[in-house]
Amino acid sequence: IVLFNTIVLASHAHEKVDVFKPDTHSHAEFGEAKSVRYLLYDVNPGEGFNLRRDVFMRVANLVKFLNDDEPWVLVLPPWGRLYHWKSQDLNQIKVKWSTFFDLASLREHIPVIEFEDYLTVMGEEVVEEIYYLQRYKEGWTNGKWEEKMDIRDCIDRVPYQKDEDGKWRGWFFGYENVYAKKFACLSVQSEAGNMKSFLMKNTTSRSVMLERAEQVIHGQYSEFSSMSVMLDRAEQLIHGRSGQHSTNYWDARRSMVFAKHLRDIGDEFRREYLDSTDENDKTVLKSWTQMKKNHGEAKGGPYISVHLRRKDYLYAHKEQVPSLKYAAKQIKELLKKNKLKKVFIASDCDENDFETLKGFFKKAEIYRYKPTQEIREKYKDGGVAIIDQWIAAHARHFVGTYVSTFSFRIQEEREILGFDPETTFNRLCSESEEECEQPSKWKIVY
Ligand code: GFB
Repeated sequence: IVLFNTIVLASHAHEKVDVFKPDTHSHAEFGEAKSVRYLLYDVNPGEGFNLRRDVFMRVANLVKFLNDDEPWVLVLPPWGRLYHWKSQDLNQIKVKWSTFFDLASLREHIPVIEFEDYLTVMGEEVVEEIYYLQRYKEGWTNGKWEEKMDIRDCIDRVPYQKDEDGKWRGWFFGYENVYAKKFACLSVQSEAGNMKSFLMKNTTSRSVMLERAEQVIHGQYSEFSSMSVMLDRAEQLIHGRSGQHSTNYWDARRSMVFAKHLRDIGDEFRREYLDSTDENDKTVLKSWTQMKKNHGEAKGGPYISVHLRRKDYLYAHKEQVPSLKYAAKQIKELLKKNKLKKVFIASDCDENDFETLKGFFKKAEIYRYKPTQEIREKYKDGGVAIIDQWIAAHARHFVGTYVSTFSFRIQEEREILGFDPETTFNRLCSESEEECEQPSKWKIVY
């Protein structure tokens, strides 16, 4: 609750309008005494960490738009059961957002709380309503896309069932006693703006959860307004269309500052092995609301960083993922071109592959971040991946992997830090590619 009291409601990113101090017994006050409402969401279980970050940005902006009219708080879905988090020895469910992100920074954009704090505020382990977002069974009418949203029978088997007491049970991030009072499938073919009016007009519950949040806000066919273009990012990235994101997109993105304990570990590694400090590299961080760098202001540490995605990419994108030998060849060329000796590798590859890669280099120094057991236990696979991203983001030159959202998030971090886009929007090519199209330059807008 102490933590909760510090939340500032903002109807615009930089404009603080009110502070609310709810307790577990009464609804909070906002302006003309409107009760605070809570938006929860979850994402298709198969999605990885960095795509989930993209969904967060879309939902966060929906909450921002809602706050123009009503006080809504976004409940952060605990992390867990991620397909890529392979370490069996770690307990990787119910992981709080504060393990990975700086909540104070998120709150400079919209009001957020952790799920556990939400349960405390509700005084009961309950979600009032769940809407399971789905497509329309019949698809488009007459082959035409139109805005619509209707409660319908569920198309797929849903992971929620009603128990004998009429409570809806299912996966609530690993919190076994949580239940929902109401559940419905909602067919949606809509952009986020209409989700707002649905939430304001069609429901009065104190808390509403959007399951499969990526569905509605994905905006797969809704390129007709500037807002939907903003919300459409993942799809645009996957199809490699060029474009520009709105200020709203970047505000949400900039507010996703990594937790200080993870940044500190990355910074120590940079100092110790890569001769890289913020002062020398011109990457000193300020509060995101104060930070506005020009392209080329950041110099970066004296190393090349590489995001070398392996595992499922070796078959999911086998045409575009290079062999280790061919990756080494490209890295050597970059070292020569940039007159550098050191390389930082961020990768989901195993130790054998890393040693094989190292074997292709005679003179260069090849580094990888290896966490201690204590750090693994504290910050999990997700924290280690963030440390890798942080170190990779600070290099003089970065090269990533084809359509990996892990690489995209590093590129955005570099945009925030003020790097020249030429040093950022690059990817490794495979030996079988005749034309190796480089990533679109998604430049920052303030
Ligand atoms: O983040 P992510 O959605 O990126 O999923 P993609 C990849 C996950 O693999 C990361 C681990 O979240 C990490 O857990 N991983 C990948 C890494 N690269 C590294 C690295 O350099 N260092 C460390 N420590 N960990 C998409 C998935 O992955 O790929 C989709 O989101 C699907 O679900 C698709 O599997 C094929 O965009 O690369």
